[in-house]
Amino acid sequence: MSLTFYYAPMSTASTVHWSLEELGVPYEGVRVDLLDAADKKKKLGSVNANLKVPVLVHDGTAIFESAAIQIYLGETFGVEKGLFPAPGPKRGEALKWLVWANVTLGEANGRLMRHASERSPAELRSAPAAEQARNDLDAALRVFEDALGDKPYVLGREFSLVDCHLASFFQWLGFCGVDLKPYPKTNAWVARCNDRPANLRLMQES
Ligand SMILES: N[C@@H](CCC(=O)N[C@@H](CS)C(=O)NCC(=O)O)C(=O)O
Repeated sequence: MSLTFYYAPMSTASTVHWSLEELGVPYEGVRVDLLDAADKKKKLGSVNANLKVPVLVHDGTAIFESAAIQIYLGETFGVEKGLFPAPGPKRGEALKWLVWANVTLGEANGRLMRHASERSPAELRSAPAAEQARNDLDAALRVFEDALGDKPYVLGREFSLVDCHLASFFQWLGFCGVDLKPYPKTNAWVARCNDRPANLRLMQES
């Protein structure tokens, strides 16, 4: 069995990196310098034509898109390790939140950054578009806060790869300056997840 993981620190790959560490499966990491076009082409050219991380190559098959990789890891290794639900309604709930992180939460924050961040090119910045994105992000954060309720983890009592994925997205939101104080349950859940040894190990390495 061979697993090769293409990643860059502080990127979408961090979500998958966290899951790999939680699972404790052996893998080879290939670090990619996203600011170096030649390095991206050399390392990613044959495994992801989009030239983006993360990519996971399992026994010669390349998988890209972080949500797809998380689902794959969950199904392939996570069920037996108690980190992903077996097929059934709970599995459906896991898929729902994994996809939501990318296409709803992440999309709104990405749009907000594009239209409001000082790191975004001036010609892409727009106050009305930023306001719309901020409203969409707030709506998503409210949905998550209400869904979390009094559960310690997204799927209930047990920590799962879904928590790795979402908490990693929330780390990105924090890095972007999104204030989670209005969402105390989310805030406490992020802190609980961030305290996991696997995450602390990765934080030290990057
Ligand atoms: N939707 C993709 C996003 C992947 C992505 O945008 N990765 C960024 C890092 S956060 C990247 O590799 N960018 C390289 C580049 O644009 O040059 C996923 O969730 O995996």
